[in-house]
Amino acid sequence: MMKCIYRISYALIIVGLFSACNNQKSKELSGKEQLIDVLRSVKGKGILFGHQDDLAYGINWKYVDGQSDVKRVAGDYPALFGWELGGLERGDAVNLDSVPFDTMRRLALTAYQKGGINSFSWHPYSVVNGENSWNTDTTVVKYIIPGGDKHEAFVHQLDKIADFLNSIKTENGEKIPFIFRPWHEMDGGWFWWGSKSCTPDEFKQLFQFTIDYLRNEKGVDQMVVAYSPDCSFTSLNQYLTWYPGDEYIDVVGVDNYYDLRVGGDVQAAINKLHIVIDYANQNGKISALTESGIENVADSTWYVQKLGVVLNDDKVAANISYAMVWRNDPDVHFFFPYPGHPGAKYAKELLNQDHIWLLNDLVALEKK
Ligand code: BMA
Repeated sequence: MMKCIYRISYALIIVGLFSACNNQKSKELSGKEQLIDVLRSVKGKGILFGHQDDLAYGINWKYVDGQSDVKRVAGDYPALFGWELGGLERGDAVNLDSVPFDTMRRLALTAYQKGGINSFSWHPYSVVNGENSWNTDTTVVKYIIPGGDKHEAFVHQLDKIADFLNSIKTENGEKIPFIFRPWHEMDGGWFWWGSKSCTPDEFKQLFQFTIDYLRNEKGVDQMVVAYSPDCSFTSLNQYLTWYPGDEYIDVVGVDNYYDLRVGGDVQAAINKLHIVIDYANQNGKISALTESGIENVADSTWYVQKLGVVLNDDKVAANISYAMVWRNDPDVHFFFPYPGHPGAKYAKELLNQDHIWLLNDLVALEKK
């Protein structure tokens, strides 16, 4: 009997210790904090390479499990997987690029379970006129921020976004951490939340409300938030024109296609990243090239002579955590070459460089 009591109490102590350790671990680092930690720890070691919609479709294939144009060309999956939420806010089952949200949920979970990082962009339809993100005919932002006539309708849109993001869970019910990159390229005039359609103050209210609501009212606490203007700035002041505040932002980035276009100024792209990097380093943020590419890889040497030059700049290489290129939609446009495309060997050359990290490189770091 005594022996038995000893055994039971010993077992309880072990279980107790175990759960104390686990609790302590989860108290120490939440999923969000772990993701921030990973993004910080790659800095100076490798730049994570990302690709939008990588696991969903590519050139000559759609929804083939395990397929990836990056893998076909460079031998491994990207380390970062971009996804797009546009359409979710109005209850659509597929996004504006026809990707079913059920499939996206499954593939984002797959990416996470393989050790990759997911990032979500959002090109929403407006609740003011029902038009897509590129329609700037009507003022929207002013009406959807707190106090605006359409604010309630906008909150319903956010509810749908939250429900989906919170539904991406492991079998244990763990919500997977991700990067959320809303209201991007606001310094351009092409979106209804852009510089021609709202004031910086309205924009900041929109951004702040979006994050506060998702996080505090809807429990989206697994979210790392990215600020990613386009590349119209040449000074820190300009870069920060639309910045919602350090308490809202984890990743400071830039979307830059323009400076890396044919005939573009690569040094200008580097200079802008330096501004972003300096801000990140002085304020404890992560820096990234949040979007880039050349449509249809029209310059086959682009991955070496444009993106490669940027990512091999000493300061860029030593600081940014990731660089992501846009999607490969055979019907619209593609930004990563496919086997047989003249750009494939250049993309492979860049992605095979030691400091450009694909999924296996990231997994190796996470195991350390
Ligand atoms: C744009 C284009 C569009 C697409 C949108 C959202 O840059 O690729 O075709 O609908 O992104 O993914």
